[in-house]
This record gives sequence, C-alpha cells and structure tokens, in this order.
Amino acid sequence: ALALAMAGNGWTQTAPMTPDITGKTFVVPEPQRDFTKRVVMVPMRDGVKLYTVILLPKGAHDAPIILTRTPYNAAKRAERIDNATRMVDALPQGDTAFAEDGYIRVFQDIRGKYGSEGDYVMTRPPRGPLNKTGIDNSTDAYDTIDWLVKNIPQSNGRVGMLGSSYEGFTVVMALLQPHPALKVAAPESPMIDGWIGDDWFQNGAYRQINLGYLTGQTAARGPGVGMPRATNDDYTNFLRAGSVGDYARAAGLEQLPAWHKLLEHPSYDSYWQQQGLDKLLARLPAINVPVMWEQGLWDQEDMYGGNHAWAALESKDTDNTRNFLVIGPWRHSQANYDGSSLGDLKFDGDTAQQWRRNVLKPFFDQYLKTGAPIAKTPPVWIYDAASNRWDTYQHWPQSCAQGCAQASVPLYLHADQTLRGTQDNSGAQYAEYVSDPAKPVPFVPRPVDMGDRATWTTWLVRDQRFVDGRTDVLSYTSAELTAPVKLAGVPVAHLFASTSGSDSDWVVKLIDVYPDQYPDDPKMAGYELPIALTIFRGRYREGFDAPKALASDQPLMYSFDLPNVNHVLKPGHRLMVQIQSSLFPLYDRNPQTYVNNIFLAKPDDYRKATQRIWATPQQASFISLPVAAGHLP
Ligand code: PG9
Repeated sequence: ALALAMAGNGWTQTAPMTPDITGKTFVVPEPQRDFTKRVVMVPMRDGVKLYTVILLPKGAHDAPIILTRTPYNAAKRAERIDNATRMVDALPQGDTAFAEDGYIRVFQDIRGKYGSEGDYVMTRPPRGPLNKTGIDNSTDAYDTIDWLVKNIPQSNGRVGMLGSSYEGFTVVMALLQPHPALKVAAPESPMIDGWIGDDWFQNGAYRQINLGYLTGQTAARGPGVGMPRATNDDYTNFLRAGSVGDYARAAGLEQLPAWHKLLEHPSYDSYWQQQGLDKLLARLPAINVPVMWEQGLWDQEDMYGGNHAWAALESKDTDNTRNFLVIGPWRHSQANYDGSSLGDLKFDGDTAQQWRRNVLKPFFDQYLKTGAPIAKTPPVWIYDAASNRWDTYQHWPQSCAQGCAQASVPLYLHADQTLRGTQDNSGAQYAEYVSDPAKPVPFVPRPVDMGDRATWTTWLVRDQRFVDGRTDVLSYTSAELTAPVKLAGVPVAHLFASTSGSDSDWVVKLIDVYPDQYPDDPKMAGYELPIALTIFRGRYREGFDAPKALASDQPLMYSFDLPNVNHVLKPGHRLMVQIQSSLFPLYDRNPQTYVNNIFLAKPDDYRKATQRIWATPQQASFISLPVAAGHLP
C-alpha cells in the first residue's frame, strides 16, 4: 500500500521510501472552464484535413461563429495564456467583445502549416492561370464553413470571418466565392497586392527585411528559422552582403521556393497581376457579403490592401450598406491590441477598442445574432490624429483631382527648398543632391535591429529630424500655418526629376512639422511627423510591368500616390516634403545603373548619382494635396 491510514484523523501517511515515480500516467485535472475546446481535423473536398480549434462557451445555443484561418499556429492563436479558465483569456485581446457575448470562436491552420495536412504555398494564388489545382483559400474556407454549420449543433448556422494581414488575406479569399452561411467579414490590414504595396514590394522597391519572414514561414511546417546576424546593425549586415541575391544566398534562402518565386518576378508581371485580390474583387458582379475593411494610417506592412480593396468594391455598394472602410491611427494589426498610442503619438483613449466595441461588434451582431438591431455603421470612419477624433464620412476621399467634394491643391517644390502654393519663377532650376549607394539613407537611426518590434512597429511615425540636414536628403518647408488646413484623401507626388544614373528610387515624405515650442508635450516640439510616405522605383515610370532604363540627366515626370491622409495641419505647424533616394535597409538599394534584375546587381553596378528635382515653369514639381478645408499658406 502506498499510504498508511493515520490513526484517528482520517489522513494518510506516505511511507518515506515510497517510490516517487509510480509508472502510472499522470492525469492533469481539467480546470473549471467557462468554455469547451474541440480540436477537429476538418476534411476538404480533396481529402486533405485541416487542423481546427473550436472554442464553445458553456451552455451555448443559437450562437454565431467567428472563423479565422491562419498560417500562424491555430493552437496558439486560441491559447493566449496557458490553462485559461475563461474563454476571454484564452482568446486574443482583439476578440474580447465577442468572447464576452457568447460567440463561438474557431481558428484553423491553413493547409500545409502547423497541424494541417497538405502542401503549403505562400499566400496560395487563387484558382486560375497560376493555380490549376482546383484548391485555394476560397475552397478551403467554403469547405470549412460548410463543415462548421453542419457539425456544431450549438451554432445558429451563421458565420463571420475576421483576421489581420495574412489572416486578412484568407478572409478576402473566402469572399471571392463565399459559402452561403458566411454572413459578414472584416479583413483587417489584409495582404491584397504583394507587389504594388503590401509586404513584399512597394512600387517595385523590394522590402528586403522580409527575407527573414520567408525563413520563418517556409523553412518548416511549424516554426521556421530566423536570420543569422553578423553584427547588431542590420544596416551594416545588408550593406556588406551586396545585392539582395547575395544576402539571400549567404543566408541559405536558395533552398526555399518562396525566395525563387520573388527572385524570378521582380516586376509586376502576370505572376503578380493575376493574384492581385483587388482586381479579382472588382470583377465580382456584386458584393455578396457585407464587409468592413480595416487599415492603419501608419501600417508598416500592408498599407495598400484594405483601402484599395474597399475602393474596388465601392461602386457596387450603391446604397452604402455592404462596403465599409475604417482607418485608425494604427501600426500594422494594432486594431487588435491597445490603440491608445503609437510611438510618440498619444490618442484620445484606446482607439482600437473603440472600433472593436462600438463599430465592429455591432456590425457583426447585426448579421450574425438572432434578433440583433441594425448597427449604425459609418460608411467611412477615419481617425484624425492631429484633432484626436474619429471623422465619419459618406465618401472617401473628401478631396481629389476630380469628382470629390473638394478639388486637390498643388504645393510646389521650389529650388530653394521652400514649399509654396505658386510655381517657382525665381529663375533657379532645381535642387540637387548626390545619392551614394555605398551610404544609403537609413530608415531609422542606426544601429538598426530588424528584430526589435518597437523599432519596426513605430518607424512610420518617427521624428524625421534624424535625416533632415543630410546632404542626400532634400527638406522642402512651407511657411507657418496661420489657420487650420484639413487634408482628407490621397496626396499625389508629381516630380520632374533627373538622375545622372540610369535607374533611381524616389522616396517622398509628407511631414507635419510641429511648432518650435510645444509645452503640452515638450518632446513633440519641432517634431517632424510623417503623415504619408512612400518609395517609387524609377524604372517603372512608364508602367509597373514595363521596366525601362532612365535617360540620364533628363527631367522626367514621375507621378505616384502616397498613402491616405486624414489630418488637420494646425496653426503654428508647417508642412515639409522630404525627398531622398533610399530607405535602407528596409528596401533594397537601387544600384542607380539599370540592370535587368536588381536582385542580382553586381558590385560595379552600384554608382553614385546626382539627383535633381526640377522647379522650372515647364518642369514644375509639386505634390497634389487633398485639401478638404482651409487654405495653404
Ligand atoms: N504582413 C504579414 C504578411 C502577410 C502576408 C504575407 C506575408 C506577410 C502578416 O502580418 O501576416
């Protein structure tokens, strides 16, 4: 016997020499949970089974389902803390409002990742010319929803989908051919077009820091591997390597098909065009499922997707009831976390929670819960981080070149680096700088640690004084504003620019310069806050699918959009436009000599170039500003 009965009090005593390993299986007692968890391998039409975690509130009946399909480990997505006893603690922070209100929550590994069977293909292209397998993330979502509504008796047969970034991509894929039980969707910062502006490229410039994502995501079915770092400064690490191809080879990426697909498609060829989801959405005859697109104003990963997908559907939403746009003051995916601040910016409360509780939740309830009221969903809801308030609009943009409530206004780049509402007639011709690929402009102060989340998630709101004054950065400044000016729309850069090389990148930043004194928040005094920023690879001047060498020393016209802006420029502030030719090591260096594939540029191809931004009456460079109210100085 293991124990001896103790005389009198009913306790037992364990003999000192009792073996401590019994040989019997140890059973962890089930905690008292307010939910049950089912893990199921859900079969798809081709027999592949997908790992699916279902969290059911105890006592659920007639309950709606929210589904997220993920490449990021479904088991972990449904286990925020170990051994949670409350469903609200098991689920991600972004799910709280749903968890508190009886929703059934489902996470599923997409095929080929973590617990799911099948092959993994990075953001698997939709069925069509690139994918003849008959299977994509539309069919997998369809088959999953079909299974869920037939096999969860506690459900009311209605499903909503939400998720951010890659998980947002899987939501959009489900919308291309939705199951009838899919009643509502919220793609959050979705990856829509990986070449034009989401994740892999930005107007043709390659986001080389994403190489680590490839190893993390595709070196194994489970967690992959990180990048070795030779020094603590990724600026140095990338610069020493040479081209992106050299860096990738040294890091072992040639073993990964996902890298080869990038290497083989540096331009916007049919490979990219045929998987641009906004183009596929635009071809839908109607909006089948009410959808709320969410986007951050300072989304460092997917700045293009949400708002362009919304725009692709907007003409089909004639009565403003099925296509909604929300843009918060957020970094990538911040919508699902605390939204009280971003970098040095502080907002009026937790803006992310305000969205989730007051807008998203009632919208989902309306379509998913039996008897829920009609939500008063704003057609367009965008935060203004200068006024610190949400603006509700019927239409977006509020100001543009043609067809908006207000017409956009040109702001000219003068040769003396001033910004003015009128053209330069001083007789001076241009402002110039020398761009040296051996000394590219850093995108954050060095040392650059790409693994540091705080650096990465806030870089788009960083004070730009750290480059203002470099000889390879032009900083054009306006007079001080004497009255507020509201910007609400998409600024468009119209540059007449020349390079002494035969290829070139152009970085344009629109900056709100705070007053010299700012007693309300002294660290913001003189702050140069980027409110819209982008990079354009010059070879694509005549078309993203038609790279061409640039004629050296010729002023050539470059026109390209910056991201959305909804911002009041306040009295005492000034506007600034910075122009430079690199943002390193975030984007790969343009060698400034035209080569077929920049991924494979050779050391000799990287050459200094003299860059000029022209300001003559015939070649007047300007930014077209979406002024919705007020007058520029
Ligand atoms: N931005 C990430 C990503 C999406 C799609 C492809 C590759 C990366 C993400 O946050 O999921």
